[in-house]
Amino acid sequence: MKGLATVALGLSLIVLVNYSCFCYGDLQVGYYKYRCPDNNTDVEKIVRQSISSQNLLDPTLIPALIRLQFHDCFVRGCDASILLDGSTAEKTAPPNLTVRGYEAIDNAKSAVEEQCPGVVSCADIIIMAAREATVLGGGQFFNVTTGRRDGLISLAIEATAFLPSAEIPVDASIAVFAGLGLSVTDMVALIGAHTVGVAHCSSFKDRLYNYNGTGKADPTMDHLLLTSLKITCPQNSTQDNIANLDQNSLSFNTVDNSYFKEIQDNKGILGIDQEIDLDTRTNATVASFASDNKFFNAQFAAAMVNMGAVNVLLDPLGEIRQSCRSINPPPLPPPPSK
Ligand code: HEM
Ligand SMILES: *[C@@H]1O[C@H](CO)[C@@H](O)[C@H](O)[C@H]1NC(C)=O
Ligand SMILES: *[C@@H]1O[C@H](CO)[C@@H](O)[C@H](O)[C@H]1NC(C)=O
Ligand SMILES: *[C@@H]1O[C@H](CO)[C@@H](O)[C@H](O)[C@H]1NC(C)=O
Ligand SMILES: *[C@@H]1O[C@H](CO)[C@@H](O)[C@H](O)[C@H]1NC(C)=O
Ligand SMILES: *[C@@H]1O[C@H](CO)[C@@H](O)[C@H](O)[C@H]1NC(C)=O
Ligand SMILES: CC(=O)N[C@H]1CO[C@H](CO)[C@@H](O)[C@@H]1O
Repeated sequence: MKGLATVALGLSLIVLVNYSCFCYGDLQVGYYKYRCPDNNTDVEKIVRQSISSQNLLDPTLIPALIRLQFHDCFVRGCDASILLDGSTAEKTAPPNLTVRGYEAIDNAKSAVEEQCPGVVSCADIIIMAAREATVLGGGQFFNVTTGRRDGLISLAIEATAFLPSAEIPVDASIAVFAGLGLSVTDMVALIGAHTVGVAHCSSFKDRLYNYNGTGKADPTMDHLLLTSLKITCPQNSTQDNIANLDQNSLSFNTVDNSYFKEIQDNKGILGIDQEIDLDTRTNATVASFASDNKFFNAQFAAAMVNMGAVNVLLDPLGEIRQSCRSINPPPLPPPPSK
């Protein structure tokens, strides 16, 4: 969107404006530098310390926070709409029921507010927290861009509509990512986030008992894995157990390329996991990540930055929320003049 626009102001004044960023400013690395009351406050460091100390108590924050960025950015852009509470808010939608990490973001926001009140958006805290989670998980450090502002709207129906389900075919998934400006390489790298975390039986049970309406298991699933998942997820059990998305038990909480090796061994858990290794549009990328951990980590970092730029709100749009769970109250009316 780089270019020149002619904008008419008032009656006859014509000005040329560079609208590479819709003239609202742009995301930048280190946006919060020098924006806090104390010039030396390092906002990213406050978030780092908050997340790393919380992660000591609950290391499953690593997958939770990485997924939070995905679910935020794919619905209304990276605007912290996922954090808003409310009976019809995004977080109540089926794809969000297992999203976690809200308290961790609240705590990071509180730590930031103590030293830099009213300046740092919840949308940026999600992005910074996902980067810390990646690094804590052994992934590559990367610079995040900041300067996002928080949205005012959060709708469950939008989360249901825009978040891909576990059974999405590869071509449809490519289209969803492309619609947000993300390449096939970005998509494969980002789905590589499934190198950490878990899925509930309800997300992949059809692959065990009724694949694509056949009444049988998915024939592409490794047989030993199928046997063990059937034990984890009995057909008629009402209990929704969990399985690691990365079946390598040594690295299920590590941001590395082992997920790609597992899916090459037919040990993908979700439909989409296995499909990206079977589809000719994505299998070469899977192979390149499976054979080179450094390459995967570099592409993952780049893709997280790209995803973090999806449909962001820039000053003066949106607001800086006081609490990440609710939009700011309207300003008080001016005091009555006597
Ligand atoms: C086509 C794209 C994707 C689909 C269909 C998909 C689907 C899912 C599903 C169904 C689960 C399991 C939820 C549950 O049963 O508890 C899951 C978990 C997860 N997803 Fe994805 N996902 C996709 C892309 C992504 C992306 C882009 C990221 C982040 C960059 C991501 C990160 C995660 C993580 C970390 C978990 C584990 C969460 C936890 O342990 O709490 N996913 N995903
Ligand atoms: C903050 O630091 C910048 C860069 O060093 C400097 O230009 C600016 O004057 C400083 N502001 C204050 C209020 O100290
Ligand atoms: C991050 O940005 C800083 C400052 O702009 C730069 O010195 C550093 O090399 C960058 N690191 C990476 C991993 O890109
Ligand atoms: C699923 O079944 C439909 C028809 O019932 C078929 O057209 C489609 O190719 C099947 N998909 C897969 C992945 O096997
Ligand atoms: C589960 O329920 C289905 C349908 O009611 C039945 O056909 C199947 O035998 C049951 N499976 C087990 C393991 O009980
Ligand atoms: C991708 O899949 C196609 C069709 O199965 C196969 O011919 C090709 O060798 C695969 N590519 C890689 C890199 O595995
Ligand atoms: C974490 C979270 O807010 N989960 C909510 C998801 O939606 C269900 C159903 O509305 C709520 O009960 C959960 O609290």
